[in-house]
Amino acid sequence: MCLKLHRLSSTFRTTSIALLTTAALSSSLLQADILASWDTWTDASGSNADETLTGFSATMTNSAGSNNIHGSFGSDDGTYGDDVSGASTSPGALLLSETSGSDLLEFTITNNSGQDFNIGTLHFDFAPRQNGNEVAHGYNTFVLSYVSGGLGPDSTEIDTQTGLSNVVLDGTDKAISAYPGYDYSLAASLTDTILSHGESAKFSIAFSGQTDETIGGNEGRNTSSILDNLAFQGAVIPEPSSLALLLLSGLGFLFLRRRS
Ligand SMILES: [Ca+2]
Ligand SMILES: [Ca+2]
Ligand SMILES: [Ca+2]
Repeated sequence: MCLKLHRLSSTFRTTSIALLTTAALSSSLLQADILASWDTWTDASGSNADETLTGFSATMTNSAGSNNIHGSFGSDDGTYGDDVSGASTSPGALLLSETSGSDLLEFTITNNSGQDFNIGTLHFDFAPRQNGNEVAHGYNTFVLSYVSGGLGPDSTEIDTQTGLSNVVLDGTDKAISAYPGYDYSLAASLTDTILSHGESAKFSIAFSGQTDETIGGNEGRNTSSILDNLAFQGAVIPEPSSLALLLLSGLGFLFLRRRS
């Protein structure tokens, strides 16, 4: 009876240790970092990300050419999309063109870290803008796509949103506000989410559905939309050698515990 109990508790201990080892392994695999982010828009042209993980670089281009960084507007909810904390709550955002009927933003992220990364998620805050009770509104449609590069397949549509609600900005009212968040798991759309060392990946957001002001001498004004708190998140893929070491140390620990 006593022996049986001892065996049972030993089995329990072994199972617990095995589970703990697996948990430690999983969390080391799933540890996600922000790889690149735009939240303060410190670069006046907005082309370079505000922050990148060591070894990463990221740039943005836009087709309309009349976007501007606005120092008084911005999302103040402190999150990239809805899910990732750590975004700046200070003013500063990208105002999307007031005069173009459409705009294409392209974001390119490059990995020169010496290690391979899983690009797990993409996050941003976005709102079409309406000025007071004027009828014009900013882009209420966007299509998010993976364009080309080290992930795949190329030209994959990730999401389309239409009929987005306007955020009314009358003067400075709601210039700083908790704009709606968008969060995407890339594995839901892409079969290759591994950005190997030396690879780049380009994503695009195509905006449309803007209407221009047609009354009161404000034609083409006050319809600029707001983009803020954009971030790519991902996790390093452990080297096969460090993975093996981790497994071996776990097994060695088990062996010692069984002998004791
Ligand atoms: Ca901001
Ligand atoms: Ca947010
Ligand atoms: Ca790849």
